[in-house]
Amino acid sequence: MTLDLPLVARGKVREVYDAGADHLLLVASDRISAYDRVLPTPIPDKGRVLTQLSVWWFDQLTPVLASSGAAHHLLGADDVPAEVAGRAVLVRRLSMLPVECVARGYLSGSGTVEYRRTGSIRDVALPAGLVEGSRLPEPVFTPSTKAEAGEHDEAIDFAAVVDLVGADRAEELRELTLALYRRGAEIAEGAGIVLADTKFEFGLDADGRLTLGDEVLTPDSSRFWPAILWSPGAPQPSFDKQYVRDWLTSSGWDRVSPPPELPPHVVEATRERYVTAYERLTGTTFR
Ligand code: PZK
Repeated sequence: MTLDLPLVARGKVREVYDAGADHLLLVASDRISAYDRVLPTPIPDKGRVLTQLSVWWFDQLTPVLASSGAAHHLLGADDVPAEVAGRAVLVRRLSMLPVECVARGYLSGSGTVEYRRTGSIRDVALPAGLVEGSRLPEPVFTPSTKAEAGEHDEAIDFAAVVDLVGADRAEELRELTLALYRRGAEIAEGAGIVLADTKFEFGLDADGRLTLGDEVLTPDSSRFWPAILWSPGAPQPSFDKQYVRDWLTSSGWDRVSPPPELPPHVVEATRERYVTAYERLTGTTFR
Protein backbone atom coordinates (compact mmCIF):
# COMPACT_ATOMS: atom_id res chain seq x y z
CA MET A 1 0.00 0.00 0.00
CA THR A 2 1.60 3.28 -1.07
CA LEU A 3 -0.57 6.34 -0.59
CA ASP A 4 0.78 9.33 -2.44
CA LEU A 5 0.21 11.76 0.43
CA PRO A 6 2.65 13.12 3.02
CA LEU A 7 2.66 11.09 6.24
CA VAL A 8 1.90 13.29 9.28
CA ALA A 9 1.88 10.74 12.10
CA ARG A 10 2.13 7.01 12.52
CA GLY A 11 0.75 4.99 15.41
CA LYS A 12 1.18 1.29 16.12
CA VAL A 13 -1.80 0.32 13.97
CA ARG A 14 -2.80 3.45 12.00
CA GLU A 15 -1.49 6.46 10.15
CA VAL A 16 -2.40 10.09 9.53
CA TYR A 17 -1.77 11.70 6.12
CA ASP A 18 -1.81 15.29 4.95
CA ALA A 19 -4.83 15.71 2.66
CA GLY A 20 -4.54 19.46 2.04
CA ALA A 21 -4.26 22.56 4.21
CA ASP A 22 -7.48 21.97 6.14
CA HIS A 23 -7.81 18.20 5.89
CA LEU A 24 -6.19 14.99 7.12
CA LEU A 25 -6.74 11.37 6.12
CA LEU A 26 -6.86 8.90 9.03
CA VAL A 27 -6.10 5.35 7.88
CA ALA A 28 -6.70 2.28 10.04
CA SER A 29 -4.77 -0.90 9.24
CA ASP A 30 -5.58 -4.54 10.00
CA ARG A 31 -2.65 -4.65 12.42
CA ILE A 32 -3.33 -5.68 16.01
CA SER A 33 -1.30 -5.01 19.13
CA ALA A 34 -1.16 -7.03 22.34
CA TYR A 35 1.01 -6.54 25.42
CA ASP A 36 2.23 -3.26 23.82
CA ARG A 37 3.61 -5.02 20.73
CA VAL A 38 2.34 -5.08 17.17
CA LEU A 39 1.80 -8.69 16.10
CA PRO A 40 3.09 -9.96 12.76
CA THR A 41 -0.32 -11.37 11.79
CA PRO A 42 -3.05 -8.97 10.60
CA ILE A 43 -6.74 -9.44 11.48
CA PRO A 44 -8.66 -9.26 8.19
CA ASP A 45 -11.21 -6.40 8.12
CA LYS A 46 -10.12 -4.95 11.48
CA GLY A 47 -9.31 -1.57 9.90
CA ARG A 48 -12.68 -1.40 8.14
CA VAL A 49 -14.65 -2.52 11.21
CA LEU A 50 -13.00 0.02 13.53
CA THR A 51 -13.28 2.85 11.01
CA GLN A 52 -16.95 2.18 10.37
CA LEU A 53 -17.65 1.79 14.08
CA SER A 54 -15.97 5.13 14.80
CA VAL A 55 -17.99 6.81 12.03
CA TRP A 56 -21.19 5.41 13.56
CA TRP A 57 -20.22 6.63 17.02
CA PHE A 58 -19.49 10.17 15.79
CA ASP A 59 -23.07 10.30 14.56
CA GLN A 60 -24.45 8.90 17.85
CA LEU A 61 -22.45 11.44 19.84
CA THR A 62 -23.37 14.51 17.79
CA PRO A 63 -26.25 15.53 20.12
CA VAL A 64 -23.95 15.32 23.17
CA LEU A 65 -21.38 17.48 21.41
CA ALA A 66 -24.00 19.95 20.17
CA SER A 67 -25.39 20.46 23.68
CA SER A 68 -21.95 21.77 24.65
CA GLY A 69 -21.52 23.82 21.47
CA ALA A 70 -18.85 21.38 20.30
CA ALA A 71 -18.43 19.49 17.02
CA HIS A 72 -16.54 16.46 15.65
CA HIS A 73 -13.81 16.41 13.04
CA LEU A 74 -15.33 13.84 10.67
CA LEU A 75 -15.93 15.10 7.13
CA GLY A 76 -16.63 11.81 5.37
CA ALA A 77 -15.56 8.28 4.59
CA ASP A 78 -16.54 8.25 0.91
CA ASP A 79 -13.96 10.44 -0.85
CA VAL A 80 -10.89 8.47 0.15
CA PRO A 81 -8.25 6.79 -2.05
CA ALA A 82 -9.33 3.38 -3.40
CA GLU A 83 -6.40 1.59 -1.68
CA VAL A 84 -7.85 2.51 1.74
CA ALA A 85 -11.58 2.44 0.93
CA GLY A 86 -13.65 1.57 4.00
CA ARG A 87 -10.79 1.99 6.45
CA ALA A 88 -10.03 5.69 6.09
CA VAL A 89 -11.80 8.92 6.94
CA LEU A 90 -11.28 12.49 5.84
CA VAL A 91 -11.23 14.83 8.82
CA ARG A 92 -10.97 18.53 9.55
CA ARG A 93 -7.46 19.52 10.54
CA LEU A 94 -7.44 20.70 14.15
CA SER A 95 -5.04 22.29 16.54
CA MET A 96 -4.93 19.37 19.00
CA LEU A 97 -5.05 20.01 22.74
CA PRO A 98 -2.14 18.37 24.61
CA VAL A 99 -4.39 16.25 26.89
CA GLU A 100 -5.61 12.69 26.45
CA CYS A 101 -9.14 12.81 27.86
CA VAL A 102 -9.86 9.47 29.53
CA ALA A 103 -13.09 8.55 31.29
CA ARG A 104 -13.32 5.45 33.50
CA GLY A 105 -16.59 3.94 34.62
CA TYR A 106 -15.03 0.75 36.00
CA LEU A 107 -11.90 -0.05 37.94
CA SER A 108 -9.26 -1.66 35.73
CA GLY A 109 -5.55 -1.78 35.05
CA SER A 110 -3.71 1.36 36.12
CA GLY A 111 -6.91 2.64 37.75
CA THR A 112 -6.88 -0.35 40.11
CA VAL A 113 -3.20 0.23 40.91
CA GLU A 114 -3.88 3.90 41.73
CA TYR A 115 -6.95 3.04 43.85
CA ARG A 116 -5.07 0.39 45.89
CA ARG A 117 -2.28 2.85 46.58
CA THR A 118 -4.36 5.96 47.40
CA GLY A 119 -8.03 4.98 47.86
CA SER A 120 -8.84 7.43 45.09
CA ILE A 121 -8.43 7.84 41.38
CA ARG A 122 -6.73 11.10 40.49
CA ASP A 123 -8.71 13.74 42.40
CA VAL A 124 -11.75 11.61 43.19
CA ALA A 125 -12.12 9.81 46.55
CA LEU A 126 -13.71 6.36 46.18
CA PRO A 127 -15.44 4.02 48.64
CA ALA A 128 -13.43 1.20 50.26
CA GLY A 129 -13.72 -2.36 48.99
CA LEU A 130 -13.58 -1.85 45.24
CA VAL A 131 -11.79 -4.54 43.22
CA GLU A 132 -10.51 -5.02 39.66
CA GLY A 133 -13.60 -4.75 37.46
CA SER A 134 -15.86 -2.91 39.95
CA ARG A 135 -18.25 -0.34 38.58
CA LEU A 136 -17.38 3.11 39.96
CA PRO A 137 -20.10 5.11 41.75
CA GLU A 138 -19.66 7.79 39.08
CA PRO A 139 -17.38 7.85 36.02
CA VAL A 140 -14.07 9.58 36.68
CA PHE A 141 -12.02 11.86 34.38
CA THR A 142 -8.44 10.51 34.36
CA PRO A 143 -6.45 12.67 31.93
CA SER A 144 -2.98 11.92 30.68
CA THR A 145 -0.38 13.55 28.52
CA LYS A 146 0.83 11.98 25.32
CA ALA A 147 4.17 10.27 25.84
CA GLU A 148 7.07 9.98 23.38
CA ALA A 149 6.86 7.12 20.87
CA GLY A 150 7.13 3.77 22.65
CA GLU A 151 6.34 5.20 26.09
CA HIS A 152 3.05 5.02 28.00
CA ASP A 153 0.95 8.15 28.41
CA GLU A 154 1.68 9.88 31.70
CA ALA A 155 -1.18 10.24 34.20
CA ILE A 156 -1.81 13.86 35.24
CA ASP A 157 -4.11 15.44 37.81
CA PHE A 158 -6.74 18.06 37.08
CA ALA A 159 -4.42 20.90 38.15
CA ALA A 160 -1.97 19.82 35.42
CA VAL A 161 -4.79 19.99 32.85
CA VAL A 162 -5.52 23.53 34.07
CA ASP A 163 -1.83 24.41 33.59
CA LEU A 164 -1.89 22.98 30.06
CA VAL A 165 -5.14 24.47 28.70
CA GLY A 166 -6.50 26.93 31.29
CA ALA A 167 -9.22 26.49 33.92
CA ASP A 168 -12.27 27.05 31.73
CA ARG A 169 -11.10 24.71 28.97
CA ALA A 170 -10.05 22.08 31.53
CA GLU A 171 -13.54 22.04 33.08
CA GLU A 172 -15.11 21.93 29.64
CA LEU A 173 -12.93 18.92 28.70
CA ARG A 174 -13.79 17.09 31.92
CA GLU A 175 -17.54 17.66 31.61
CA LEU A 176 -17.69 16.84 27.89
CA THR A 177 -15.51 13.72 28.30
CA LEU A 178 -17.78 12.42 31.06
CA ALA A 179 -20.96 13.24 29.10
CA LEU A 180 -19.62 11.43 26.01
CA TYR A 181 -18.55 8.44 28.10
CA ARG A 182 -21.97 8.22 29.81
CA ARG A 183 -23.79 8.23 26.50
CA GLY A 184 -21.38 5.70 24.98
CA ALA A 185 -21.66 3.39 28.00
CA GLU A 186 -25.45 3.59 27.91
CA ILE A 187 -25.54 2.59 24.23
CA ALA A 188 -22.94 -0.15 24.76
CA GLU A 189 -24.89 -1.58 27.71
CA GLY A 190 -27.87 -2.03 25.41
CA ALA A 191 -25.61 -4.10 23.13
CA GLY A 192 -24.35 -6.34 25.93
CA ILE A 193 -20.98 -4.59 26.10
CA VAL A 194 -19.48 -2.96 29.18
CA LEU A 195 -17.61 0.19 28.14
CA ALA A 196 -15.12 0.12 31.02
CA ASP A 197 -13.15 3.17 29.94
CA THR A 198 -12.26 5.19 26.87
CA LYS A 199 -9.96 7.89 25.59
CA PHE A 200 -10.95 10.98 23.60
CA GLU A 201 -8.76 13.58 21.92
CA PHE A 202 -9.99 17.10 21.28
CA GLY A 203 -8.76 20.00 19.23
CA LEU A 204 -9.80 23.45 18.10
CA ASP A 205 -10.97 24.07 14.54
CA ALA A 206 -10.02 27.14 12.49
CA ASP A 207 -12.82 29.11 14.22
CA GLY A 208 -11.65 28.08 17.69
CA ARG A 209 -14.53 25.64 18.22
CA LEU A 210 -13.90 22.71 20.55
CA THR A 211 -13.91 19.60 18.32
CA LEU A 212 -13.77 15.86 19.04
CA GLY A 213 -11.02 14.22 16.97
CA ASP A 214 -9.23 10.91 16.54
CA GLU A 215 -11.24 7.65 16.48
CA VAL A 216 -13.96 7.23 19.07
CA LEU A 217 -15.26 4.36 21.19
CA THR A 218 -13.47 1.61 19.30
CA PRO A 219 -11.96 -1.42 21.02
CA ASP A 220 -8.52 0.15 20.31
CA SER A 221 -9.35 3.38 22.19
CA SER A 222 -11.49 1.76 24.90
CA ARG A 223 -11.89 -1.32 27.07
CA PHE A 224 -14.87 -3.36 25.88
CA TRP A 225 -15.95 -6.25 28.12
CA PRO A 226 -18.66 -8.82 27.35
CA ALA A 227 -21.47 -7.92 29.81
CA ILE A 228 -22.46 -11.57 30.39
CA LEU A 229 -18.96 -12.33 31.68
CA TRP A 230 -18.63 -9.24 33.93
CA SER A 231 -17.53 -10.49 37.33
CA PRO A 232 -15.57 -8.05 39.52
CA GLY A 233 -12.64 -9.42 41.50
CA ALA A 234 -10.35 -10.53 38.69
CA PRO A 235 -9.18 -9.12 35.35
CA GLN A 236 -12.13 -9.01 32.95
CA PRO A 237 -11.88 -10.75 29.58
CA SER A 238 -11.40 -8.31 26.71
CA PHE A 239 -14.24 -8.38 24.16
CA ASP A 240 -11.84 -8.31 21.21
CA LYS A 241 -8.36 -9.41 22.26
CA GLN A 242 -8.91 -12.20 24.78
CA TYR A 243 -8.27 -15.03 22.30
CA VAL A 244 -5.05 -13.30 21.24
CA ARG A 245 -3.84 -12.74 24.80
CA ASP A 246 -4.74 -16.28 25.89
CA TRP A 247 -3.01 -17.82 22.88
CA LEU A 248 0.10 -15.65 23.30
CA THR A 249 0.27 -16.60 26.98
CA SER A 250 -0.09 -20.31 26.23
CA SER A 251 2.43 -20.09 23.36
CA GLY A 252 5.31 -19.55 25.75
CA TRP A 253 6.19 -16.17 24.17
CA ASP A 254 8.48 -14.30 26.58
CA ARG A 255 7.11 -10.78 25.70
CA VAL A 256 10.66 -9.67 24.90
CA SER A 257 11.41 -11.54 21.66
CA PRO A 258 9.58 -10.63 18.45
CA PRO A 259 5.96 -11.82 18.91
CA PRO A 260 4.96 -15.03 17.09
CA GLU A 261 2.49 -15.36 14.19
CA LEU A 262 -1.07 -16.10 15.30
CA PRO A 263 -2.64 -19.38 14.13
CA PRO A 264 -5.66 -19.16 11.78
CA HIS A 265 -8.21 -20.17 14.46
CA VAL A 266 -7.13 -17.22 16.67
CA VAL A 267 -7.23 -14.82 13.69
CA GLU A 268 -10.72 -15.99 12.76
CA ALA A 269 -12.11 -15.88 16.30
CA THR A 270 -10.68 -12.36 16.77
CA ARG A 271 -12.08 -11.09 13.47
CA GLU A 272 -15.44 -12.48 14.55
CA ARG A 273 -15.25 -10.56 17.85
CA TYR A 274 -14.66 -7.24 16.05
CA VAL A 275 -17.51 -7.91 13.63
CA THR A 276 -19.82 -8.97 16.48
CA ALA A 277 -19.06 -5.79 18.46
CA TYR A 278 -19.83 -3.72 15.35
CA GLU A 279 -23.06 -5.57 14.58
CA ARG A 280 -24.35 -5.55 18.17
CA LEU A 281 -23.63 -1.86 18.64
CA THR A 282 -24.90 -0.58 15.31
CA GLY A 283 -27.67 -3.13 14.81
CA THR A 284 -26.52 -3.53 11.20
CA THR A 285 -24.67 -6.22 9.24
CA PHE A 286 -20.97 -5.61 8.59
CA ARG A 287 -19.97 -5.69 4.90
C1 PZK B 1 -3.96 14.20 14.84
N1 PZK B 1 -3.19 12.41 15.88
C2 PZK B 1 -3.09 11.23 16.69
C3 PZK B 1 -4.22 9.55 15.25
C4 PZK B 1 -1.85 8.39 14.54
C5 PZK B 1 -1.86 9.47 15.41
N2 PZK B 1 -8.17 16.23 13.22
C6 PZK B 1 -6.84 16.27 13.53
N3 PZK B 1 -6.15 17.41 13.29
C7 PZK B 1 -4.84 17.48 13.57
N4 PZK B 1 -4.16 16.45 14.05
C8 PZK B 1 -4.77 15.28 14.31
C9 PZK B 1 -6.15 15.15 14.06
C10 PZK B 1 -6.86 13.93 14.34
N5 PZK B 1 -7.39 12.95 14.59
C11 PZK B 1 -4.28 13.17 15.68
N6 PZK B 1 -2.17 12.91 15.21
C12 PZK B 1 -2.62 14.03 14.56
C13 PZK B 1 -3.07 10.05 15.76
C14 PZK B 1 -4.21 8.47 14.37
C15 PZK B 1 -3.00 7.87 14.04
F1 PZK B 1 -0.70 7.83 14.15
